[in-house]
Amino acid sequence: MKKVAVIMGSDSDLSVMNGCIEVLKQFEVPFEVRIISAHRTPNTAHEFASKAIESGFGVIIAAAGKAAHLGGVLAAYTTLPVIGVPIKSSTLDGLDSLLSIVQMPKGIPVATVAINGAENSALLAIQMLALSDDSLAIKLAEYKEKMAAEVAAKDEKICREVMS
Ligand code: RP5
Repeated sequence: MKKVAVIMGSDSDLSVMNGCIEVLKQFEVPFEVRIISAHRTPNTAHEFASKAIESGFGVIIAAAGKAAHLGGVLAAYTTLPVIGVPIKSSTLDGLDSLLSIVQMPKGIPVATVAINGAENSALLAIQMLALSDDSLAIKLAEYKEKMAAEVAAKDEKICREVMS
């Protein structure tokens, strides 16, 4: 199975991105985690993205905050799909990160999840890998069934409590 690259702009993004890592572990998907900054280590960003396909990656998750150019820069140097996670920054509540990631120019897409949407970034990456991996597709279907059963149980409980 191809690997997922989980790249974050700073170690300060890790507390959010632990949610992504947990989901990847849950699905037993191989992944690597790196701290690479579009601004502070641009040469490493270039090198990583340029070699990502030959390194065995199938998709890249890029988490960054503030002027969050990491996803766009990585996407510029690879044809792999890149998923951007806007990290909620201290001053503008993550709107700066969201707009920096989502407003890519024509030709270089970055699939953007919600602000701090770390878990969904992992699920989206897994859905991409599942296109060519039937066992992963089955795990995703089971995940959705479990989620639906949990909501149904909550629905039943609240109906019981309110109506009694
Ligand atoms: C971004 O700047 C990082 O992704 C992080 O979200 C933000 C702040 O980084 P630190 O100053 O905490 O290292 O590049």
